[in-house]
Amino acid sequence: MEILDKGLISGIKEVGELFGRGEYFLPELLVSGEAMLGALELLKPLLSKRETPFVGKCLIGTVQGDVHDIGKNIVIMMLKGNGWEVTDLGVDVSLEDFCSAVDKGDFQVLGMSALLTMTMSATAKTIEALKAAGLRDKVKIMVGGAPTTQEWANEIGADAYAPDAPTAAKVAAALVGKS
Ligand code: B1M
Repeated sequence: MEILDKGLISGIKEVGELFGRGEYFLPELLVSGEAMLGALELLKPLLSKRETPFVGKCLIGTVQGDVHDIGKNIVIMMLKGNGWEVTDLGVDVSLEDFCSAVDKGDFQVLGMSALLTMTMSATAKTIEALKAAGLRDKVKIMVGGAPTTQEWANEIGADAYAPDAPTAAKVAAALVGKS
């Protein structure tokens, strides 16, 4: 966790700020993203090591139009390390794919990650699509990602919001009454 918090996450945040200020460009963003994913592969066995008994099944994905997956992957590691069986739908997941996976699976929690202000609306649209398909009450919905907030999560009708990966594991457990 120290490597993650003090090294990797603070490093990638700095990259984001440099990109925001026009000092870094897309290639630097890409290279930094790849370096981060490579480092996470090394940490995965440590962070995903199950330390608690089975808690539940979670379906997770990055919403439509969004390819950021570093944060989602860290959330997955923390969930796995805290007793969750996780199915990852990957990035740029369409409303239809989220709905179909919820329909076919037996997940207690659906997690959606959004990193762009532009793709936050895809989270809300997915919740609407689940409602329209009569699937909304089949799962508890947890949302997160850098631009998201608790107020926004309430507004779009999610069941929970988590600002970071360790909190996501706690919040998911609380959603199924196992906190
Ligand atoms: Co992008 N990008 N990016 N990017 N990128 C941001 C997000 C941005 C803030 C950079 C900036 O301008 N300063 C900006 C978004 C602005 C906005 O909308 N507000 C941005 C932009 C503009 C873009 C493009 C549009 C650039 C372009 O093409 N011109 C483009 C969009 C592509 C698309 O998605 N359609 C783009 C592309 C990319 C790369 C592909 C190059 C790469 C991603 C690689 C990858 O993910 N595999 C990339 C990167 C690396 C970033 C930054 C630098 C880092 C993101 C990251 O991994 N953060 C980012 C700047 C920043 O965030 N400061 C930026 C570290 C990660 C650990 O944090 O993802 O927030 P985060 O996850 C946290 C929490 O949010 C939470 O837990 C995690 C761990 O604690 N969390 C959850 C996340 N998901 C959760 C789900 C939960 C609960 C908690 O429940 C389900």
